[in-house]
Order: sequence, then structure tokens, then C-alpha cells
Amino acid sequence: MNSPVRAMRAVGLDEPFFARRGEGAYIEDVEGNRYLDWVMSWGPLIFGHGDRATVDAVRAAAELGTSFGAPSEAEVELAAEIVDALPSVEKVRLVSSGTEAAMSTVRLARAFTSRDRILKFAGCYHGHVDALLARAGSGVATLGLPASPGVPTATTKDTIVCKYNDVDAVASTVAEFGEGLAAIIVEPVAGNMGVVPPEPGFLEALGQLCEASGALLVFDEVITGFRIARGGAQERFAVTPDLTILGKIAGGGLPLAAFGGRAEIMDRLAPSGDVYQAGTLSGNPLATAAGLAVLRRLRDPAVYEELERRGARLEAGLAPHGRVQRVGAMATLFMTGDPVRNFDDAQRADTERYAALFRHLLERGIYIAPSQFEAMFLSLAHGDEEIDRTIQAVADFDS
Ligand code: KE4
Repeated sequence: MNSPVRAMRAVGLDEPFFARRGEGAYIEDVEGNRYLDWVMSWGPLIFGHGDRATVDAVRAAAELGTSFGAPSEAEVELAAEIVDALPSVEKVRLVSSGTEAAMSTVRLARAFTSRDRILKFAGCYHGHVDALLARAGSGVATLGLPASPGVPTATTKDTIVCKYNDVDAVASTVAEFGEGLAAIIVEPVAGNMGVVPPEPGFLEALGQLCEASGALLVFDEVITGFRIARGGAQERFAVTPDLTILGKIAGGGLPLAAFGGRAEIMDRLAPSGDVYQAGTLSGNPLATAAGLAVLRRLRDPAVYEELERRGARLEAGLAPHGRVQRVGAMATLFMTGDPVRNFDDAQRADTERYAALFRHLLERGIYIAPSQFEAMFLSLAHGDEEIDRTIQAVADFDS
């Protein structure tokens, strides 16, 4: 079990299924059961499982070798695709996971600002980085406490945890800690407490507070990047961060993530600068081949028009059965009747009822996230038939 959420414990399964293959919108387990998949490896597979163009690109790359540990043209081409998609990103560093990208981004922001404090939001997840595995202390603006054993208090004492969508909390935090604040890091659309969109003005306010305090604004677009628009949340909401973290779709389902931003910041990274960051498999040729096979097709605006159409269909169909929150091709059906604006709201959802819905759907060959606090990841492999079948199965549960 190489990642906890896969154990499916949160939805009451004693044993998760073990995947054997994926095809389009479907995943098959080792016992031959076939499920309509709304998890899609947690977001990377915007063209579905076993996407032919991606598989062919990876196969061709593998024929030439699986790793070089030397610069390759594909890394430069993938960086160029990312720079073309996100104008705020002038330079890119490729790494192997979102966690590694977030960890490196925090180090870079601290070095660039010569400050140590980081502000994050409860319910936002940026990988299992020690400094970001912090939970809010008591009170509005308090220094973080370790959210996991093994995380020293020394590494979270400089992490402040605020409530998502709460501009006043952030403003008071910046007023108190602004001098020492290196960065505000945020999922511009939260996906790790279930889908929680930014309220109007929230992201803009974060930008203004960073501007005023000299902190850097970091958008963690590991989920939203290339999903809710080609240019992610920063395109969709027209708010420009100083640094961006990418992953999932950017690697086409292979182990690749990235971080990037203004050249004056990125130039601080070794070898051009003095901030150390490295990786044996960074820019791996198989992963860059997969990333390029996907990102080049995402230049077509029709892709996002179609994802929006299908997302709207799914949202409309699920709406009578709970609180649906969706941005583009990411959505969550919360078991509550109330709006979910932050992690406290999300935790008031009926997780037992969600677990019962999960099991009801799984028995009918439909696999949704094994946690209320995740998203449904719509892909171009999910057609109207898959959407309508899911809506009907949820309606049957709710009847
Ligand atoms: P990885 O280290 O798992 O590649 O990326 C960490 C990460 C960073 N930022 C955001 C916004 C993320 O959502 C993630 C990872 N997402 C989870 C699911 N929500 C991965 C699933 C898992 O942990 O198994």
C-alpha cells in the first residue's frame, strides 16, 4: 500500500481492490472486475487510462533508454510547453513528484526573501513536506503544530495555518507576521478537502497581501494545472502568482512534477544560483515524453470547452443528491446541504453517508474517490454515457 488513501479505509473497505489495467474511463482489478473510474489516478489522466498517444510516446522513448542523468531536448520542450501555457512561469524546474516540487518551492521562496515563515491553509495539501504537514493551532493566526508524528516542531513552528476563503484571517496574520513571511502557499481551487472554489476576491486578496508584505504568492496547481484551464487557476481567475507548482497532468501520468515562476526567482536555483535542489530522475525521458504527448494536445481550446460541457452535465445530474462543488473538470459531491467554504465546513459533511454511497456505487461498478475529501476527476474519456450512468446510480442510492 504505497499511499494511504488507496487503502480505502475511510469508506469502510477491509481490503481495497488491486488494479491490473486501465482503459479509457475504466479500471480493472486483478479479479477481472471493471469499474467506471472517477479517481483516474488522482488527476493526471485527462485523456483517460491507457491513452494511445501517451503509451506510444513512452514506448518510443523507452527504446532510446529510460534515464540519462544528462540534459535532454525533451526536458526543454516540456518546459517550453509549460511556459507557453502559464505566462507567469518564465523558468521551470522539473522534478519527480508534487511533494518534491512543493518542498523545493518552499526552500526557494525562503532563500529569495531571506525569510522563514510560510502561510498555508487548513484543508489544503501540498504533499507530505515536513514544513507543510502542519495543523492550525488554536486561535486565528497561530504558528503550526506538527500534523504527523515524526515532524519536528522546529519545522512547523514557522508554518502558519489559516482558514481557506478567510481574507480577514490572512490579513491579520500578515499584519502580525508579515515581516518574516516568505510565502503564502495555496491550492487556488482546493481539491484536498473536496472541491472548494476560491470565493470572489480571495485569490486577489492573497496577491495584494503578498505584494504589501514582500512575501511570494505560490499557487499549488498540481491538480488545477491544465485541468480547469490550460493555464490552470491563474488563467481561469486571472490572478498571477510568483511561483507555481505543477504535477499530475503535466507528467501525463508518469512520475513528473514541476515548479516555476519569475526568472529572477528561479535563477537562484543551482547551478545558476545558490539554492540547492537536485534529482536523479528529474526530467526523466519517459515522463517528459508522456508529458509532451499530453500537453501538446491541450493547446486545443475545444478540449476545455468539452470538459466544461461534460462537467456541467455531471454537476446538474448530481445536484439533487447533495452539495456539488465543481470547477471545470474537478468536482465533489458533498453529503451536506450547505455550502462548503473551508475545511471546517467540509468536515461537517456526513462522511458515513458518503462511505455508504461509495460502497453502493462500487457494487454497481462505479469507483469514486474513497474519501469525502477528494475530487471526481473528469476526463475526455468520460462520455455522456458514463456521466448519465453515474447520475442514475447516485439517484438510486438517494431514492
Ligand atoms: P505527489 O507528491 O502525491 O505527487 O503530489 C502531492 C500533491 C501536491 N499538491 C496537491 C494539490 C496535491 O493534490 C497533491 C497530491 N494529491 C493527492 C490526492 N489528492 C495524491 C493521492 C495520494 O496521496 O495518493
